[in-house]
Amino acid sequence: MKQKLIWIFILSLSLSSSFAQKRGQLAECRSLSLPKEKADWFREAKFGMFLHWGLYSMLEGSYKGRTLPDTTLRHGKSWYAEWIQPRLEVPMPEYKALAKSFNPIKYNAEAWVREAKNAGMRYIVLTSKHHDGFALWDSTVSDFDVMNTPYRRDVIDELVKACQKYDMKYGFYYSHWQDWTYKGGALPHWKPKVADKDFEKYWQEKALPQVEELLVKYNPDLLWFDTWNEETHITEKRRDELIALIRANSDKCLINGRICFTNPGENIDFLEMFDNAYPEEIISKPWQTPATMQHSWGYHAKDYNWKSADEMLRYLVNNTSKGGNYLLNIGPKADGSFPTPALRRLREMGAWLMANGEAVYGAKPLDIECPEDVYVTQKTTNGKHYAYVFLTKPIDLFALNINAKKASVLDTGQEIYVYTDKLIFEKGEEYEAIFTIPSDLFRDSSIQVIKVELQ
Ligand code: FHN
Repeated sequence: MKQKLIWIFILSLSLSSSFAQKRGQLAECRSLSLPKEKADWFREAKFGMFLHWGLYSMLEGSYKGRTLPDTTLRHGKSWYAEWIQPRLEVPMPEYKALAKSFNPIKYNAEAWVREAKNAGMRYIVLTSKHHDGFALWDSTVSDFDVMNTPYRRDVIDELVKACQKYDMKYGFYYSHWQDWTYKGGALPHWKPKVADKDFEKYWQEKALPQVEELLVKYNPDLLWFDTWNEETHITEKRRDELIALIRANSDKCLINGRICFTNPGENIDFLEMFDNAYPEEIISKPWQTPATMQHSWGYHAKDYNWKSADEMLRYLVNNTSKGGNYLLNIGPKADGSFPTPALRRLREMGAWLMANGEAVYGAKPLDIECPEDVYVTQKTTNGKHYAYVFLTKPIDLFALNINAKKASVLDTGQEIYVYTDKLIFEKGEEYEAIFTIPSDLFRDSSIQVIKVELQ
């Protein structure tokens, strides 16, 4: 018996080292970067759904009479409900035991995907494992997963199938740096820093094998890694090791810049802004803003800080006009349903995009100066060149440096009066188009799009 156990041990050692070897060899064969055109779909998609869902959703932002943010606790000052365990000092065994009652009977992957589709979203990113280390899929690497809950269904597998059915791109958030339940995984910044050798063990035993598992089992279109300026363990070597692993297993999976926030390097496929951060300049590399509807990412029943659909559409429009995407988060409830305020906003945004999506999807930035709260994109369709002007506040008259032939309201087709002037300067000539906007245009929607045919 003892001898048999020794053999099993030797076999598993040699298997894991042969996996590691295979990883190394495969990685050597492929370049660390993907051809740029692999990100074309992402550039054109503009709008995606982010989903933070896990055991923390069950606590809804409150624990034993305390609710986040709780300033009486040393580290309780945050709305982030997915951080409830360390911030409200939930004892870890108690937190982990939530898995014993995780049973999202209302989870319906197809309903989620349909909701995203109706909202005008073109890709979905779900937290496969957040900082608490709990995996939403059937993981052979760790028992702390959805198969060890009363639900016993592979949530990720169901979502992937639904996305494939509805032709929706999909990806996974994977917390590669912080892991609060596996020895060696990084901890919140106020806790003792883990020793690098312990981190390396976690990295080899859990992080890399789980990422490989996600790639092999579900073939994602993108992976979303999470670091911010406090991280220290993701060295260049580890960053590149993770990139190599992804490239070895997929020739399409895009990688976000937060794989290493302070040093993403040249081989990532798109930049990831900081949470709710909206650049004011055009950025040429593909990029996106991860954004919340409330303050929290995970479901928080008492976070009433909902942004209006109009405000969120303005962020979408801002990002589109700067060449970036908007990844908007929903925190589903523990039973798998979407909170009603989130549904209302998704549907309202979807209706706006139904009328105005032409100015968003596949549109490129137009590098001209705009008045405040006015944004522009451009596109060529059937050989004609158009500019799309987004007005996000009532305005009567404004000028843009474009040579406009004619203009109309995108949604209704109503003609808009535009007069183009040619200005001659020493350095050359410039065009200035002056638009007169009817005041009743903003009665229905505070964001209107003017489609302008250019000369
Ligand atoms: O700590 C996480 C947070 O919970 C959430 O996942 C966001 C999403 O961008 N990322 C980290 C904070 O930036």
